[in-house]
Amino acid sequence: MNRSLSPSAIDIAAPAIVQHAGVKEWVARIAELTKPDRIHWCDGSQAEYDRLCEEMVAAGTLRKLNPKLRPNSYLAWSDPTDVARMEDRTFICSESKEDAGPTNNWTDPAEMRGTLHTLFDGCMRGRTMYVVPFSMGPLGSHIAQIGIEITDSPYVAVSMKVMTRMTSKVWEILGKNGEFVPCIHSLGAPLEAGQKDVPWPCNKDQKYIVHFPETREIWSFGSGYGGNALLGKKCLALRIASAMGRDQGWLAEHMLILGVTSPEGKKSYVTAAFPSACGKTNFAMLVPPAAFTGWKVTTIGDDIAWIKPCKDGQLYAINPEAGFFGVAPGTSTKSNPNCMASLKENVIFTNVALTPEGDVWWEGMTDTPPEKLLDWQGQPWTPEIGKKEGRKAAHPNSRFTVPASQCPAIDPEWENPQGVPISAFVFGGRRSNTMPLVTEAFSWTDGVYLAATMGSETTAAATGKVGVVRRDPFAMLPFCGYNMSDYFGHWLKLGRSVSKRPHIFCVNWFRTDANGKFVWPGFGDNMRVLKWIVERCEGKARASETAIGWVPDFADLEWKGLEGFTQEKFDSITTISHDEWHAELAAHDELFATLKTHLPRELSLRRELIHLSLAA
Ligand code: O2Y
Ligand code: MN
Repeated sequence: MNRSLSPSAIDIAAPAIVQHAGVKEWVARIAELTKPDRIHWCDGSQAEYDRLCEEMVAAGTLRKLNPKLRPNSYLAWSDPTDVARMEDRTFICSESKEDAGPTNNWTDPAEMRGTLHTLFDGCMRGRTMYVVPFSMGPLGSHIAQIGIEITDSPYVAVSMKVMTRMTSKVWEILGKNGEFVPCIHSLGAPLEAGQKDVPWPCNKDQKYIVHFPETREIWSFGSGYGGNALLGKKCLALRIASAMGRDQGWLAEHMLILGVTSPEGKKSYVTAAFPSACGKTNFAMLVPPAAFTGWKVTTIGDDIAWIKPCKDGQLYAINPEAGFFGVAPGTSTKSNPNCMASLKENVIFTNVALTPEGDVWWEGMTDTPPEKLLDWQGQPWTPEIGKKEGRKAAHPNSRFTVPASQCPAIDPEWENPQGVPISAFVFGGRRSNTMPLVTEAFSWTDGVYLAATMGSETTAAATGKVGVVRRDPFAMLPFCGYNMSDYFGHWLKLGRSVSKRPHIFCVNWFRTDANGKFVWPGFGDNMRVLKWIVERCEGKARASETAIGWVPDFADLEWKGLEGFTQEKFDSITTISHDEWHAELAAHDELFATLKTHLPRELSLRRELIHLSLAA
């Protein structure tokens, strides 16, 4: 094959439905730079998805799972060096360093453009360039945004069909001059003439995930995995969208959205932000305990919420995504039956283990592992080998990619283009002490303080030390596309602009006893806290005042069906220890010292007030 193809030698003609001169010019420009062998304009159809998957099976990127056990499903094993989002290779290239703030990696945009130009020059040689039109949010919703991802990865193209609304209808919405977010992705693995491809091409040496917030552009190089490559998710829906939200008066948040229906038929919507490893997907799909007759929880989204003020003075939220890209390990019919039911068919699994019958397995899926497996790197694995070598069958960050519509608990309003009205914002972290089971902030400002200072203990799945509290304001540390202190200011300002503000709560499911064991049962029993939360929003539930906010007494929660959870146990996970809180406030001080430029004064004042209340 001729490797010196120039763009004039390949067919760059857009389908007739593409009427947008800016899109055509941009695609031609990127093709000229990246020099692919061919261009495919994706239409998002099932036939296209099936064909690309078949091609990837032939190329060794995907394995088709046993259709009798897991119909229309596939398994990918990535390169062992390309298994997760890479925060240290993620850049916010705003014009000024101060706009990126102290929590983001910043590089001068002109310098970064130079670097990217060199990296992308010829990076798609020997490959197909896919042009993926997608909508984040229901098509035509006033809260939705259009993106176009150019990628040389068919795995990314099919994953984008699951995770976004990828369809030719996007061209109609864009018309001749509609706005879109240009997203450029390359594996950074050009193929020379005669070079055999590998199952998971990527660039082992160079990885860049780059955002230009002012021009709303995303450039990603070198990785084919998850958040690094499916650019609609963390890059567009959080980093770029958070900057859009700052400029346009709305919020792009790292939050699940769920609906709660009471036995009387009253429906409330709640969003919740948790850092990774806090059971976010499980909470989004919670099944209430059997004793909660008539209560129902429904899922709108498991990861991201876009939230806009409306004329009626309320905040309305949509889930900008169309699928779930969830962590597999730990997911089971016990921990998350709705999720397991969602995974029956039409799933792309990545980095889980393969059973001899052609199905998948991961740690925690069943109590007893299968007798033999191929692990996520294709190596024979048995429980004995796993124990002896300390080797997991599935990678800790292994994933499923599945349409949200397959979730049995999907909310009937999940595609409502107007969004759903939010009653409560919940923030949570993994804390073995200090943070009580649940607290309601006294006010919007106090709630912003609780969210801004939230922290979570690191787990084995995260890199670095285990059990160290990492401050993760609003669970947005890796995802805020601008200065974190300005982001706090934006929340405070937005709160002032709405008349029916949601209540703000903080939860902690992870307090431990003297033996290091979790005291709170978690999972479905989190419904006990959720019920109190929605009833507080309705002015129905009682609470007591503490230095940090309102908390329930033992008698204020519903205990039906949870025999043996005594007042003593409750006290052990709700006490606010003055010693622990003085240490906590010192940690807030440290955080605020890092964020001091632009830090809203209200937050330092609130810190002082908590300090005084604790002393009183
Ligand atoms: O490692 C990745 O690329 C995925 S990270 C991710 C995926 C789904 C939902 N949330 C996250 C996250 O890191 O918050
Ligand atoms: Mn997430």
